[in-house]
Amino acid sequence: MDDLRDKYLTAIANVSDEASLEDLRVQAVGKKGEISLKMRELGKMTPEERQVAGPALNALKNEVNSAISARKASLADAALEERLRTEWLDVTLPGRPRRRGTIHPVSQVTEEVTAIFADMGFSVAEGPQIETDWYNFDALNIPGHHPARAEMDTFYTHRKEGDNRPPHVLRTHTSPVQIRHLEAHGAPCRIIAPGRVYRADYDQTHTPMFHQVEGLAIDKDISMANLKWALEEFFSAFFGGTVKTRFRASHFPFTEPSAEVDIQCSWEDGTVKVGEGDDWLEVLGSGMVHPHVLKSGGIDPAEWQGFAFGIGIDRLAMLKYGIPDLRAFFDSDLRWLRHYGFAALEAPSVHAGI
Ligand code: 2NM
Repeated sequence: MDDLRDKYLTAIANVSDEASLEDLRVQAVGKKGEISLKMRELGKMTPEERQVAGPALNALKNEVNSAISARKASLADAALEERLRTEWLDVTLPGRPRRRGTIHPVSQVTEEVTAIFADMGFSVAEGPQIETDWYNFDALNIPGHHPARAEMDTFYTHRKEGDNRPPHVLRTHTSPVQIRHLEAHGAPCRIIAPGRVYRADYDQTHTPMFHQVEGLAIDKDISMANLKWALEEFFSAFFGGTVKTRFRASHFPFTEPSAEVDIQCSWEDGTVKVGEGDDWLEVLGSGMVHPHVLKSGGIDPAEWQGFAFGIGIDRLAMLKYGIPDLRAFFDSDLRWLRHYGFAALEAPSVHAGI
């Protein structure tokens, strides 16, 4: 009995992991363990022998069991200590820097333009980029023979063989959005329609997809004077300072009269500065909405009139932020995007005073 006690208490003390301790437990007090087998032998003993060996074996079993529990607890403590020693981390270390994306100049300028016109009471209207030829052309008083409808300027979709309906087009301006808005909401109306437009053109200054914002104000007594005020207000807020404008008579199918608008600028070392100098830069087309166009939108031209204008967002971005090459706008070059992009959460930079 003493040999058994010594054997197991020593082995338990020397065991170094929980799995070996469990093996020892099975070996000593498991169903077929050495001590358990000894207890089974009690049956073959005389009552006198049993009276001595029974309690002694029970005591031994209890002693071994408590030694195993105690060792198990101390092994668990040691394991925890070891984890605490090796798995620590320094929560005071600064985070690892992560590259963040930037806001594309087109998105930034769209936000700026929207903020300025919002201050003047204009809301944003949106519509499909794939249009019927009616919304893109006929509704805007652009006749079938007009050069703007020619195959070379407009991207047409394909109809199925034998389907002779006119094909849809990729919108060549955002004016269709304004016709749809008039149809849905009627007059009076103050909206801008920013978005992607498409023309089959690609060179230094043209990309087949570009961005435009068009404005529309319809009411009982809107005039060219209101147009001039709104545009000067816009350019001054967008570029800062006071930006003079020059209206030149022009022609568009959807406006009558029509005007092209130049803004004051100067040229220095091949770069333009807006809002100073004696030169002029053409940036915008505009006019009083043609009665035919009002009718297309379900508006009675005897009762309502208004102005409309269209301006290129990409070119506005190039002018304001000194970006030289239009084509780079759509190359998705990460170096370009990091250089010309804006930090997220940066407020649109527009100039106070309106
Ligand atoms: C321009 C120039 C002149 C224009 C017209 C309309 C509509 F839908 F109301 F008829 N929206 N925008 C317009 C007028 C656009 O872009 C150079």
